Amino acid sequence: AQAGVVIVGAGPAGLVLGNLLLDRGIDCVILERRDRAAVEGRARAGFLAAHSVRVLTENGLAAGLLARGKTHTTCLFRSVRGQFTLDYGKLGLGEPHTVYPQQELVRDLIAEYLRRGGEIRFGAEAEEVAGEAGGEAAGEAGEGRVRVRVRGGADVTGRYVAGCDGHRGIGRAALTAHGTRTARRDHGVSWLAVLVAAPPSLEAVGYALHERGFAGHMARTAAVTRYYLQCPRGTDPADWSEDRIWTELAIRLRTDEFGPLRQGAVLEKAVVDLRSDVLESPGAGRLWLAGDAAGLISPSAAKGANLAVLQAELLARALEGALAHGDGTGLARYAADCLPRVWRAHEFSHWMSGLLHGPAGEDDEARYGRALQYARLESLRTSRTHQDFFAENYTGI
Ligand code: RFL
Repeated sequence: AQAGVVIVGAGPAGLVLGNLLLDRGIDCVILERRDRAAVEGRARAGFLAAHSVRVLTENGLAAGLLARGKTHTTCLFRSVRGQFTLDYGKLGLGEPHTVYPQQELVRDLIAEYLRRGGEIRFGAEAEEVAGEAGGEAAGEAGEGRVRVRVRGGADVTGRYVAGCDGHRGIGRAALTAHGTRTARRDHGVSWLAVLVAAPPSLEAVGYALHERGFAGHMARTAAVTRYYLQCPRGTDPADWSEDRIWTELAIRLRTDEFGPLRQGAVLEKAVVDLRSDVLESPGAGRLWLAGDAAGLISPSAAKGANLAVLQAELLARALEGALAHGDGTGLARYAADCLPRVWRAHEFSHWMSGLLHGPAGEDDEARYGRALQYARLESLRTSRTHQDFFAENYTGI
């Protein structure tokens, strides 16, 4: 089989890219190692930035999120000093978030991709990108082809390969094997990410700073809520019973002071280590990356899925230039187009991480670190300038 673009991975990045390519008359095939039910059932992100909603709307991919997504314009901070709400929809650029579970977006994107006549192979694990990956000048649109080996199946060849296969995928591995470097940071913090069958307990997103560690509340749907509990690195989710989760959430979210949480069965619990990295160049030759494959961003500011949409949009345009018009300048500029925006998101995400997580312990440095954390929170509570900065970066991409 031959395609214009072989897309590896059917997450938000690969599916947005596939839909945009089909819309531009470029044939593609998506290889996805999991089965369809697994991909459509994977609950992860929920917060879509205005930019993502714009891209999805302009490309006919937003019917579900416009019908069922919820607009959020406020978030709330709690700490030992009380609580306050930031009406970020009225600050900064005045942009809201749209809350729409990632798995529902993925479901919509798969349905639309198939409706557009696209081919997607579930259960097809790409093993290796062979041939010219990384070997040619960026963007060169010659007749060369690149081959993807599929475990237990026939090879698939195309003019380009888009690695949209997440941060442990083969796309990234192929580029780094050719010498592409990565900048990375381990934030040294982990979260127990819990999904519960209960309505949200707060109007908005809630961030709780606590000496026992951060706790977060994120609305998902009327019946499902996500909570986060900062936990030590290496924590086994099995150590967290439902009772322990609700007790700890109640302490950190200060329910004695601010009212109880709506409880429900725990649907999922997983530990996420907060790590970030960025490939210094998200592609070369015939292999180009988008989404987590090109860079992993810690979930502290909910940017990951939004960067995936941004990069898929930029890459679709660049690949269209190369394949439909023989013009490789878009591919040559892909890194320069996305990296500054990616780094802005990382900078803010890092800033958020510093706001949400204070150092543990009672030594001089830990107390200094926690005092800075509260000074940052106090500045956010009282300074309109700081609030505008926050809102612009919180909702922006
Ligand atoms: P994905 O979604 O990981 O999809 C990659 C796909 O590639 C497949 N794959 C392969 N297929 C074939 N052959 C191979 N060799 C393959 N290797 C992998 C995988 O099966 C998978 O289907 O990457 P993509 O498309 O780049 O999308 C990235 C986002 O999923 C991710 O950034 C977000 O979920 C991050 N994130 C959040 N982002 C937000 O913007 N807002 C949020 O509120 C938010 N909350 C979150 C999050 C991530 C979380 N976790 C689980 C880390 C909350 C959590 C808990």
